[in-house]
Amino acid sequence: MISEDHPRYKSLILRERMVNAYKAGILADAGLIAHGRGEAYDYLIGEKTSETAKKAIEAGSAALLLAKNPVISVNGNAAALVSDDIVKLSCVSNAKIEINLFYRTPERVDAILKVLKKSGAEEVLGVDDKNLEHFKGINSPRGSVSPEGLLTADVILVPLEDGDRTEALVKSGKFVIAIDLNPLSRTSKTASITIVDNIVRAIPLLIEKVEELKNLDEKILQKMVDNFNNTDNLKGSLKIILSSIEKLESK
Ligand code: PTJ
Repeated sequence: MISEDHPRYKSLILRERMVNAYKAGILADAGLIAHGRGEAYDYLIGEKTSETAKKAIEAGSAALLLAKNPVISVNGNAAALVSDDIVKLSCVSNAKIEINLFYRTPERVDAILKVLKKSGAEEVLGVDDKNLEHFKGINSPRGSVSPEGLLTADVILVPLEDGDRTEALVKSGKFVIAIDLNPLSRTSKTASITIVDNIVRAIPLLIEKVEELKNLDEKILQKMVDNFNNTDNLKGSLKIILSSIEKLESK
């Protein structure tokens, strides 16, 4: 039982959720390690959504609204932390939901499917191995994708990722929006738009932004996407990390 007045309450609650998700077979064991790495970066960015991340969220929302076939890719960590919000975001942005796992087993696919269904998802792609095709250039189980989802998607949201897939997706001409707390990861550097923020804060903000922008003219949305520079935005996140170190030094 974690006391609400504990200074690290929010972080400890998320940890508890991850441990429970691991025990329930939703999360890969490596997912716990990935979460720990995320925690460290979150600490460095101040555990809040920066103005820099907000710019990426706006551009990402515009890209989702412009998409013809947007897909939200879901792994164990995303299902454990934000399944309700993923379903809400898929509703407001008309994006399909596809399970895509690095450590893919039928048991984990089933466990994640149950979580998404409980959150209200009507259709979930990437479930039945018989219906999946191979995505050229991805040699891990992440290469098994559904023909109506990741294979033909034009815009893909990847909350939490490993670098190989982002590289292959971008190389094939897809527009990738990544959410990754590490601004130096291969995913962050390769994605079309990287939101350097925790998925538990970024996805609710994406939902809000998509709703706010949904009636705008396509030309205005396109300008928001075109004006976004991912490298500059990543440098902005790194500056936040550096300034948190400088503040400590000047005390
Ligand atoms: O569920 P599976 O089988 O697909 O496996 C998923 C994992 C996470 C194990 C797999 O994708 C993996 O190994 O990922 P990496 O290479 O460890 O990358 C995870 C990245 O996500 C790291 O850069 C972390 O900093 C970042 N991260 C971790 N937690 C969060 C996060 N970013 C945003 N929000 C988080 N909560």
